[in-house]
Amino acid sequence: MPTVTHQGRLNAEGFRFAIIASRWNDFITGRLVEGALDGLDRLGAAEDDVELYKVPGSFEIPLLALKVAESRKFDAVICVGTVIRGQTPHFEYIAGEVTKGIAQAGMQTGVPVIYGIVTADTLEQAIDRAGAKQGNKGFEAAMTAVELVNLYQEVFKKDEGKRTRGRGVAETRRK
Ligand code: INI
Repeated sequence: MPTVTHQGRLNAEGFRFAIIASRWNDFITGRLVEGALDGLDRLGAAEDDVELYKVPGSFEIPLLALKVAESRKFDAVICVGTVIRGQTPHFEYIAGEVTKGIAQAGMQTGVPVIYGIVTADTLEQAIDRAGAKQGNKGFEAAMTAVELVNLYQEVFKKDEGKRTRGRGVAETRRK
């Protein structure tokens, strides 16, 4: 049992977020964007602190995610897109590159870059993961982003002096 536990709270106030969304399968990805916006709004993000970037397909997401993260304008970058196996023979290539690229953007910049990509075998499965039966992956990605920005602020930034807009909100529990 650890004596100290660090975990981020779910408070988006004072943090800035970028959402990167692909237009491919827009009727599904659009719901992921709505889910992400709803999540950020519910957790207290200000409208002016959220910016949406659109790219043609999911394959284009990683490079933009990297550049947006490198700009240091945002505390976290949320990526949403939809790749469906039935629609393309190169599903594995696209899904693999997007997954790898999103991870790389985070590792290379130190900015949390969140994976909100639906990879599904069928259209029906994709719809289920965009708000129908299995939650909304965009909403979940927003929750993850908010938790992480709070965690990183608490653990790594508190000695740098508090940000004027942000708050030190991660919880440290001693047992
Ligand atoms: N892009 C997607 O986001 N989802 C898909 O299912 C998809 N399929 O099926 O091909 C897709 N292809 C486009 C790709 O992401 C690039 O935009 C394109 O190859 C140009 O680089």
